[in-house]
Amino acid sequence: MSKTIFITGATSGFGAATARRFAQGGWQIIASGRRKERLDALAEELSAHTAVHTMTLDVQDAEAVADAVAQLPAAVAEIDILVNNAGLALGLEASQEANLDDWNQMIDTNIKGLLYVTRAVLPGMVQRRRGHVVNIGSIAGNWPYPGGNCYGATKAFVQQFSRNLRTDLAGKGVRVTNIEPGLAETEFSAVRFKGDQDKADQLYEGAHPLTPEDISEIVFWTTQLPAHVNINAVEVMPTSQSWSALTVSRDS
Ligand code: NDP
Ligand code: 8X3
Repeated sequence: MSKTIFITGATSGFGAATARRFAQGGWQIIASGRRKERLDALAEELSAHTAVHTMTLDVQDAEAVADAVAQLPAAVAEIDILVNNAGLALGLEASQEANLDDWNQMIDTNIKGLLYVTRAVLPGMVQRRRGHVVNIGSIAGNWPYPGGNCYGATKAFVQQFSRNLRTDLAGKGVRVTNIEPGLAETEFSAVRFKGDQDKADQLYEGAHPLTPEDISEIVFWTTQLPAHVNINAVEVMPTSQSWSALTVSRDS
């Protein structure tokens, strides 16, 4: 049996850590993302462990996604695990001030990109009657916070799509898991704050956030359980993070 994992957004953060974790386990890796030089560096780094097939791919481009999956070399064409990880948050402004381009990019990446990749990969999994789709959701899909508006809504979509996928795949031997992390230190906040690294660093400072390796270990665990076990969802926060009280405004 082949052991092939396709990871979107493997150039950084959770995706790169997941590639490293599975490479240690001898898996063949299909690593994709927009930054080719990062993919090349990852392939070089992991070459001692495994073969890495890199795909420079923007998941917002439906045609490019379909072509890339259709043109996979035979050695990696039978994908066992898809990790829909590519995604981003842009901005923390309130909805009434938010940038529409940011909202569109989050929707095009976190929702539509995830759909394009899933739609391209699923038929092969169903045909082979085995496979596992791991979606990277977020606690932001479960819990509201100021400025989370569109980002959180995209992750709520991912949660419900994951559940609906399970129903479509009933009896097909294909598993679906939604992983819902909280605060984790990656390039996520530098992207959200549009390159303001100081602001991103301040968010993580002293917070003891989750690490990319914490998440890649969860991806590994959920996918290595026996085939009859489906972990539907894993919500995970750093111990330092919890909920706030509901807010009451007295000036409205
Ligand atoms: P990073 O910014 O470190 O990684 C994001 C990855 O997504 C990069 O590899 C990036 O690659 C890729 N990506 C972004 N846009 C596209 C695109 N259009 N096409 C292809 N790839 C793209 O952040 P994380 O590792 O933290 O984020 C990974 C996932 O985890 C995201 O879905 C995020 O929403 C989610 N998440 C993150 C949390 C956190 O606190 N860090 C918590 C909960 C969920 P490239 O730029 O090369 O295209
Ligand atoms: C990332 C976690 O809380 O910053 O999805 O939205 S959070």
